[in-house]
Amino acid sequence: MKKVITYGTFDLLHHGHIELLRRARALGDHLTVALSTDEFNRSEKHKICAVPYEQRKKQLEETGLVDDVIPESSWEQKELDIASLGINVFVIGDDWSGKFDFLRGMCEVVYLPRTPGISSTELKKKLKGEDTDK
Ligand code: C2G
Repeated sequence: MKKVITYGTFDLLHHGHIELLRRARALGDHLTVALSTDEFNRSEKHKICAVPYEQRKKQLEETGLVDDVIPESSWEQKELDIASLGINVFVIGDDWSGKFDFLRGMCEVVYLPRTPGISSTELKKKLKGEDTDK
């Protein structure tokens, strides 16, 4: 079984996320998402999630694309996750291009083109009624 993993916040789940998950899932037979916890988002990504972890986890599971969801609580957990879960492919959007090449010794590393024109940040601005072209 070819195991794939990806990491992210997946706040306000949108089609850009779904496209990433769909392509990631197609790279193997099993997809794990390491989902950033609310605390990790706050302290390390300086993002306040609109949707709490448990709901984000449930939404991912309901897509039918994700086989397992684990918490992402530190930047340093990737090697341990890949080793302990027997991961064959690490995949993430190309906004991270090159940032995780150090994992190439453990598994395949794939950067997928981001879906243009949508982001959680833009959605939050729209929800607040702010101009999104700033
Ligand atoms: N994404 C995408 N297209 C978009 C928006 C997001 O392909 N329009 C992808 C991102 O590249 C990422 C995934 O969807 O692979 C999740 O996006 P975020 O929740 O923004 O993830 P991020 O904050 O980049 O967290 O340790 C790695 C981090 O946890 C990644």
